[in-house]
Order: sequence, then structure tokens, then C-alpha cells
Amino acid sequence: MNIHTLDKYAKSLIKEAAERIRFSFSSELIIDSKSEANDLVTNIDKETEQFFIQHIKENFPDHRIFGEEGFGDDIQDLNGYVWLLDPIDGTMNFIHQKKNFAISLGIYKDGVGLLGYIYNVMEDDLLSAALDEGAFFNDVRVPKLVPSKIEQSVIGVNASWVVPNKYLEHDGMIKLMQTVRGTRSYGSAAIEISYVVMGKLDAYMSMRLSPWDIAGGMVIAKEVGAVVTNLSNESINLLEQNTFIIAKPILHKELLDNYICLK
Ligand code: 2AM
Ligand code: CA
Repeated sequence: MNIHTLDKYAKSLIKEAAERIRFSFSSELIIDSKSEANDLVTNIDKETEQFFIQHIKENFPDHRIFGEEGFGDDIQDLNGYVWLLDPIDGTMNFIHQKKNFAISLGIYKDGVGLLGYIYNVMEDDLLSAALDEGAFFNDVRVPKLVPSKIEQSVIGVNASWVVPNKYLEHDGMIKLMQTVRGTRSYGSAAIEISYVVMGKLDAYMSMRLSPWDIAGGMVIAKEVGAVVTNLSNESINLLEQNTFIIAKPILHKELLDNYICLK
């Protein structure tokens, strides 16, 4: 399998899927909740995943798909080619704002990330990378990240992780809020990862992300030297939910050593 052929095909599928999502605004959305009342899914999340699966299976019958909405394969390992897909990352934004959501896709072979994509649907912005070939924002190369001091850093974090919660010692989080230059929350993990890759944020963290939220971003992050781990400073397991941090080097260590403490 030629990686550039696969890359070209994946990009064309993403653009076509996005066109369908934008077109969907002309008809009424059907909104359901999943595990929790604020964990939302729409008919468009489902239709978009089915669109990808149908085309991938037609063109690459031996590739498997690990998708959020569950129409793909029952994935228990990452052997062979696996497409990790979130058809709409930031569903709440999709519903409430009609912006700030992304298609997130990673293509892995035997557990190694080959291709990664984060496509901001309403901005028509594609961040992509191929293993060892660098990251590109709309086909312009993204420079490697340079370290920043914590006092001059802007961190992506959701307020849920700052107020007392069952995962984190919030004293450390309060100290963090008092130390950094600022915080931002965009409501789409993939978009927040893309901002770290492009140097618009210095770090982003979350308590609970799924493989499809981060698989594409991890391929891209590697190409610019961003550090990605769980909040126990271990490698991410792409078969289960993880705590998550992506940060510039040095800052990553400082955040985990001095501010972020799991209960
Ligand atoms: P989603 O929109 O695809 O569900 C929201 O802060 C970010 O966290 C989104 O990227 C959202 O992805 C992700 N997320 C992952 N698991 C979640 C969960 N169980 N509940 C809410 N958001 C979740
Ligand atoms: Ca989703």
C-alpha cells in the first residue's frame, strides 16, 4: 500500500464528508443522547461515519474501522490497517454553534500511526501529517514547536476539570490557573490538539478522551515535537479511554510534575 495514494484518498473522503455535513444544515437535525445527558449524537454523526465506512470497505476491504458511532469493526487490537475515526468531534458545538467541530481521523498500521487528519469543517482548514514527513496546515508546512515558559503559556482546559471533580486534585489545578497567562476551552478535543500543534495553545488536557478523538492528532503531534501522554505520563492506549495531555516539550514535564495530580 502506497502511503501517498492512501493519503490522497483519505483527504478526498474527508472533503466529501464535510461537504455533506455542511449541506445537512438545510434539514432538521435529529438529536439523541448517549451514555450521559450531555453526551450527544445526531443523525449526521451516524450518517457521516456510515459514509466513510462504505467507501473505505469498497476501496480497502481488508482495512478495519474503529469509529465512535460503532458502525465499523469490533476492534480489540490494532493489527493491520485500522482507521480510527470520529465523524464529528465536538458534537455539542455542531448542534449549538454550527461551528468549531472537526472530522478526526488517524490511519494506523500494526499500531503505528501513518496518517493523521483534523479537518475543521466550517473553516475548511485541514491539518494533516504523514509519518516522518512533517505536518501541514492546508498544505503549508507547520514548524516544529519551540518551548515556552509556563507564565507565558495558554492552556486548553475545560472548566469541569478545574472545579472539584473525582479525577484530579483541584488545588494543583487552581495553582495552574493562577500561574498561566490564560486558559481556553473550545469544546472539540481534535481542534484543541490542532491548536497545540500550530502553537496557538501551549498545552491541552482532558480527563476522558476516546481513541478516535486523539488518534489523528497523535500522528500530527509527533511531527512537530509535541509530547502526548496520559496524565500518569504513560503512553496512550488506543484501544480504550484515556486521560490525556498534549504539550510543548519541557512544559509537558512541568505541568505533570508541579500542577496536575490525579486522585
Ligand atoms: P465528541 O464531541 O466527539 O463527543 C468535549 O470537551 C470534547 O471531549 C469533545 O472532543 C468530545 O468529543 C470529547 N469527549 C470524549 N468523550 C466524551 C464524553 N464521554 N462526554 C463528553 N465529551 C467527550
Ligand atoms: Ca464524535
